[in-house]
Amino acid sequence: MNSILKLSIFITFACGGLLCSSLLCDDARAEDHQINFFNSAFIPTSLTIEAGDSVTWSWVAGNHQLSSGFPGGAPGTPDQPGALFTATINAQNPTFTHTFTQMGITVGFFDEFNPVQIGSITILDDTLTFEVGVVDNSYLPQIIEIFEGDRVRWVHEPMEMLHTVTSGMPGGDPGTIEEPGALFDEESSDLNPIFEYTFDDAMELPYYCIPHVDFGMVGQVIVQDRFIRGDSDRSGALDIGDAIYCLGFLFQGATTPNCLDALDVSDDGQVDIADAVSLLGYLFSSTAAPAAPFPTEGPDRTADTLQCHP
Ligand SMILES: [Cu+2]
Repeated sequence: MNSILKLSIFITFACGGLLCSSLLCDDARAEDHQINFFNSAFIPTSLTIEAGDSVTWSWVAGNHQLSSGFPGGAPGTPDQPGALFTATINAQNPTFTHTFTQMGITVGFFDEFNPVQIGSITILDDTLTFEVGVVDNSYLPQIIEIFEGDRVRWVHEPMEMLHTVTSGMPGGDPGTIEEPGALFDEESSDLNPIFEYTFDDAMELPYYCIPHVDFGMVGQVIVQDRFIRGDSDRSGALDIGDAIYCLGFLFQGATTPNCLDALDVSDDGQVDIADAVSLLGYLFSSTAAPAAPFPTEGPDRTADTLQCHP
């Protein structure tokens, strides 16, 4: 019997047992936020939400024409009145709900019948800033793991002597990220106590302090790749090939994937048969979707030992 046939028999067996229960597949939960529409006030007037969340405006009094954007907002941008939504809100049409999908923007809204009544909704992006202390002739923590798009902020401890935050390593190959100062070379001192850098690409970057590298003052930033959970073979989409790839790794000794996180469909920190079964359940029986990041690429903020590299 060839191995694919064995796999498919195994898959049929495993799925027939309906091993994929909601226990195995947790799902990212979107929230619905409420704004009350009074005669001449919104309460609250501003909200901060996550992409995928929705907002419901609920009538309390008056007759209103809700519009996204700001009065006089620039055409062609989300600020343009009505660019994202308009809705009549009154006693006959008491609620309106909109789901926000675009990350990292602020969307205004106002009442066209009373344009001084303005509010705004900020949709967070999914990047984070991590802090590293420059303290006691060392970087703390010495190794930091982040995802593409995240920032690292080095903070100089007061009274600490002068240091540098210099990417690469002494004698690092020219033209590579290991070349001294290829990405950054900043003084860290009382006069220049904060340095921030955004990492847009996956990499493992060494860095060091020029005056103190010989005393071991070195650090490392590990920037992981963003991924879609369940996309084991990293083709950009979920299909049967992902389940076969996962089973091949588990049972046929295929080489360890670069992005084990993508195989961990349930986000429980380990890759096992339940992940392949969850994925098949989602693809063929419409059971729960993989945990975030899904269905678009993103970071995995769950603390576990799995990593994702290109
Ligand atoms: Cu130093």
